Amino acid sequence: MRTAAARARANIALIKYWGKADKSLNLPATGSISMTLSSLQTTTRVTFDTKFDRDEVSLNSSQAPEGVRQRISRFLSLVRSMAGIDLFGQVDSHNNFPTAAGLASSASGYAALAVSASRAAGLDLSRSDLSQLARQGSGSAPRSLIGGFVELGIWDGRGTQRCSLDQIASTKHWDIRLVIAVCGQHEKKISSGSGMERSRLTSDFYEQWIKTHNRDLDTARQAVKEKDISRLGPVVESSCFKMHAVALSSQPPLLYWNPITVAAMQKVWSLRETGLEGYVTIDAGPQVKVLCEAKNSKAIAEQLEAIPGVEKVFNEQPGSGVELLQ
Ligand code: 2P0
Repeated sequence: MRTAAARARANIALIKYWGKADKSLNLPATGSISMTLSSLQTTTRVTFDTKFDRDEVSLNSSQAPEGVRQRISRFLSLVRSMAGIDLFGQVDSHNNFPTAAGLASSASGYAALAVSASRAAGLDLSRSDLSQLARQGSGSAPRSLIGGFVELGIWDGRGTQRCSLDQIASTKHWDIRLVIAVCGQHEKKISSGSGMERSRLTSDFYEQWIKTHNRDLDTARQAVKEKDISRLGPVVESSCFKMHAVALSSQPPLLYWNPITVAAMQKVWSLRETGLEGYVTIDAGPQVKVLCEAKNSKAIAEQLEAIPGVEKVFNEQPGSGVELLQ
């Protein structure tokens, strides 16, 4: 029997990834910049053993749906072929936050799975190899391997099909917060992967999204380095709403918001007019994340908690990268 466990935190993209350059290798069409969170996390143990006659997956102590089991089994097959083993595995994974509802559970999930499965299979992978492996599970997962502020690049078109992964700034660099309002906990009907493929194939705005992306990355990277919230915030909102414009203009349209999402974003904008500076970002789900300085985060969190329908509010600071557990 071989076993290993790892813990990874979720990350939220400040500059979004939406669209694939290659579906089979899950290569992103755009770079992205994220902040790794401090407390929303996935802990995963993988065990390979001769006693299993197929891959088994448990999520939050319940047997995973068959579709999820098959996706994870394909991922374990990648690890098996890298390690040259043929044992089936058991995956036992726990999230301390809602799964598949726009809170980046697949990012922390596949980061923790890449580390635990590769270690359990006897591999000791470099960060670059782990990144390529995690990306094949989920496009946003490599970013959860690293703490603080992280940039995932696109394949440069040369050599092996790899994407760069860099820490722009460490966990301690900037005491900034993402205040997360949970506006609905239903699992999404269409996965991010299928949604972004639909956008690539059908949205008239997709080309413009790709074309303007590098400019947003440059602005955000610089603003993080200079700790300039008034420069970072507008580009974060712009990237978010461009992504949602692409999603909405897909055929059929993709709308990830609900009325509580809209109420929360309007609240953030009205607070900003009164001097409480916060900026909205939303992923492929109804949750509203507000980028703000630490000193404003409590007041913003209180205002969001008071919105009818907001179920919970998390106040997240920059967190650390993946950890291998004993
Ligand atoms: C991101 N999202 O950059 C973007 C913004 C959601 C909106 O990456 O198909 O689950 O597995 O690569 O990583 C969520 O999509 O998609 C995502 P796949 P993933 O965080």
